[in-house]
Amino acid sequence: DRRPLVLLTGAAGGVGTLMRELLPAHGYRLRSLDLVPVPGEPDAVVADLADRDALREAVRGTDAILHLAGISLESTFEKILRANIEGTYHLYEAAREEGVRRIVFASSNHAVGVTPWPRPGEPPIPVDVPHRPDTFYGLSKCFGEDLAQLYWDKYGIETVSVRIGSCFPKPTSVRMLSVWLSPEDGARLFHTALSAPGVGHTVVYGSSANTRNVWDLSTAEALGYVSADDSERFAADLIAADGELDPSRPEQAHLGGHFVTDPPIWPH
Ligand code: 15L
Repeated sequence: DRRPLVLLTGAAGGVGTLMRELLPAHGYRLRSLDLVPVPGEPDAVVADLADRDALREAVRGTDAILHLAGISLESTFEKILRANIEGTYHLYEAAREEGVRRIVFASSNHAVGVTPWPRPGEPPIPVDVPHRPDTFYGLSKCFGEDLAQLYWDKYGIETVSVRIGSCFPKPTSVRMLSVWLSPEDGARLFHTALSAPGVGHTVVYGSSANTRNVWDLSTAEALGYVSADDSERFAADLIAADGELDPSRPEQAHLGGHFVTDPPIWPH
């Protein structure tokens, strides 16, 4: 079997579940890893990202890693530190030790969530805006992007950091009309990120070619990504229910939406 073998971390999660279904059609064999058993996959690796030995074994012999594991929403700093910050470090160390040369990192729009939502006529948000995390969660994605840069500069391990918008079967808010990444486009984009030559460390935004798109997709397109979806077919219903996006409302004034204005989660 000459298909590339990809370690999929977070395989039981939301995006992981979608990608287990969609990525094989792009020519990959997947090795699933998660903290919990992966439904329907008795051979999946059940391991914590804190378990360095299990990670080394899981990455051994793979051609690339699609790193989706971690906490996907705001949480306490302690939990984010362990799962997302230390966990991502442990994974990169396992890749370095086992000679895996390509990682696709699930970053997030929340790494730059405090970037103002573009007003009509303003240019799309480029990938090189300063990191402006809106949460500890977003901060962990900034860390992951910088870790990826370090491992490229020091060890020649390549990463595409994908600042995913909202990867769900359908957009469920007016904001998501702009940042929706359809699952099929997600698989196209991850396939591109796994296979494009010479990526070094490249940061891309991850969305479909939405009519209401707010960010610059050119770095993804330069790797070969071609979106086939547009959220606009969902627009009428969502706007009828919630109205047009209104950047004068605090929770709609920034890219990260309500993540920017939600109260922080402190340990208790
Ligand atoms: C994310 O990073 C979250 O993982 C996801 O659940 C969504 O909230 C998404 O961002 C979003 O911004 O819509």
